[in-house]
Amino acid sequence: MKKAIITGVNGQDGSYLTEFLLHKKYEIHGTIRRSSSSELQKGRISHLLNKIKLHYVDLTDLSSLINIIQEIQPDEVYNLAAQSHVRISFDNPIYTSQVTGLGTLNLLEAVKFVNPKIKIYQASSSEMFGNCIDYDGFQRETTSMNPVSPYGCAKVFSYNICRNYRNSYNMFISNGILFNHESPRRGTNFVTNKVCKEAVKIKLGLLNELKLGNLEATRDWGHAKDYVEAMWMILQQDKPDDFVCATGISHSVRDLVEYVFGKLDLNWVDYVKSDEKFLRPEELHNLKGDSTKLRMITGWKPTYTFHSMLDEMIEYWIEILTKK
Ligand code: F7E
Repeated sequence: MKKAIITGVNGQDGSYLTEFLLHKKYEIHGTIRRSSSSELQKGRISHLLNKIKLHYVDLTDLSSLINIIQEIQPDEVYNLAAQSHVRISFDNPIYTSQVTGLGTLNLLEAVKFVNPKIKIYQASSSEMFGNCIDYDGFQRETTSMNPVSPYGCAKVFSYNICRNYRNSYNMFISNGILFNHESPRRGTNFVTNKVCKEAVKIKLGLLNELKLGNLEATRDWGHAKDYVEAMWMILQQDKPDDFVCATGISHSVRDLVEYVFGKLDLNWVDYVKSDEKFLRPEELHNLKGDSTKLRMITGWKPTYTFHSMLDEMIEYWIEILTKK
C-alpha cells in the first residue's frame, strides 16, 4: 500500500485527490492548519474523515513538516497547500509569499533531510505566466513567466526552487502547471462558483444583484476532478518533469456569466453590476494552455467541458439552496 501526504487536504483539490488516491488504495495523510472553527474547516472532506488521517501541519513551520515526513515516511507528497486567492494576495502579500513561496522550500528541505527519495508534486499555476503569451495565443511549459500578482510571484519562486532541488540533489520533484480548475467545491470567492451560487440565489429571489470585477478577462477553465488525476499521473512517470494541464479552450468572465444566467432563464445584464473592489491592481488578461506534453506522455485528457462543469455547479447550488 502506497502512502501519500497531501498538504492542504481540505481544499477543493485536496478533497478530490483524496477520493482519487483512496480509489487507488493509497493510505492518505492530510495536513490542515489549526483553526478556531475546526468543524467549518472540514466541510469538503467530512465524508472522508474515517478513511484518512489528519495532521496539524503548517508549511511555514519546518519542524511540523519534518515531524510528519519522519513519522509517515510517505512514497509521495502532494503540495497543494497555499494562500491561493490572487486578489487577496495583494492584501496579504507577505503572508502569501511566506506560505505559497517559502512554504514550498520548507517542504523540500524537510524531504531532503528525512528522505530525498520521496516523490514531490508541486502545485504550480498558470498565474506564473502573467501576461506572457506565445505567438499562437497559448501558454505552455516553454512560455516565459512574468507574474502580475504576489501569488504569481510566490508560485514562480516555488516552481524555480523545485527545479533547482531536482537538478541539484537528484530529487523526484515535478511541477504541474495547472490552469484554472473549478467544481461545486470551489471557494465561493472565486469567480465561477461565485457566479453560479449568486445567479441561483437571484433566480430564487434571495438576491437582487451580482457584483463583479473585470468581465473581459479570459481563462482556461477545467474541472478539478480531471486535474487531480493529472497530478497523480505526473508522479507516476519514470522521470520528474514539468507539465501544463489545461483544456486548451478559453472563455471570458462575460461568457461565463452569460451562460450561467441563460441556463437559469435570466438576462444577466439586468443583474450584474460592476464593483471595483473585485478588480486587481495589475490584471492577468488571457490564459489558454497547451497541454500537448502532458497528453502525449501520460495520456491525460479532460472529461468535462466548460459547460458540463458549469451545469454541475448550477445543479449543486439549486440543490443546496432549495433544501428545506
Ligand atoms: O478569477 C475575474 C478575475 O479569482 C478569475 C486560482 O485558483 O486560478 C485561480 O486564480 C478571473 C480573473 O481565479 C470577479 O479578475 C471578475 O480575471 O476565479 P478567480 P484566478 O485569479 O484566475 C489560478 C490558476 C490559480 O492558481 C489561483 O490559485 O475572474 N473576476 N470578477 C473575478 N474574480 C473573482 N474572484 N471575483 C469577482 O468578483
